[in-house]
Amino acid sequence: MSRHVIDVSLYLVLDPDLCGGLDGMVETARLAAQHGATVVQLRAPNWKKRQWLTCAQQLKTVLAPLNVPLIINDHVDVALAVDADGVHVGQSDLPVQVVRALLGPNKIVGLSTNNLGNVTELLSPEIAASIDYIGVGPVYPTTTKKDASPVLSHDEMAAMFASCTARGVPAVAIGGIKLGTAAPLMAAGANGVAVISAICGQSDVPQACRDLLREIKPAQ
Ligand code: 3NM
Repeated sequence: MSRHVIDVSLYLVLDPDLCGGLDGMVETARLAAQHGATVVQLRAPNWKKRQWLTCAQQLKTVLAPLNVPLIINDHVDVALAVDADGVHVGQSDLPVQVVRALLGPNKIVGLSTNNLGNVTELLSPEIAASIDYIGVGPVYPTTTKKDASPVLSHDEMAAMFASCTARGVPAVAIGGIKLGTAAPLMAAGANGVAVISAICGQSDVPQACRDLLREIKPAQ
């Protein structure tokens, strides 16, 4: 399988609490997608499956015309039900080979990792062949994910980005990324940044996206 080309440069992860519930999530996604977010992930760890489905359907309706991929965190069944663009899994979710087999070759599969040993193992040929990008974090302290792993050192993070690049797997940095901290991550070798609180719950979502993009893609 050849890897899908996915632009991870500004990857928005939605949070129900920070967005003010389902309607707020859909509106945040719409504004962000209209103002430069390149991927949107639905993530709602405490939600019931029915809420996931309703929200995913609405997000798909909003994002598809804007050509911004919708990624579903963890729930392959929800992704299949709404024909989402892909699924993102962590280390304790379904293995990526299983996710790939369930989704088929035409969808995006993303994987989280939080240490260098992991990256080396994850980038074994079988696993690398099943994924389209890797999330690397947390790169800074975050209060949004309560069970986040210890923050990576700059050297460890840079080594992880380099391993991903060597395998041709795009790497997206996540965790505590704010205005002012995106540029150094791009300089360290990330292909993009994933954020929750730097966009969700911001009073001016379009401006937050524009400001982040100026750091991520300074030449544009
Ligand atoms: N995953 P914020 S950190 C969902 O390290 C998530 O894998 C992380 O939120 C990881 O941008 C994180 O508000 C939370 O810090 C990111």
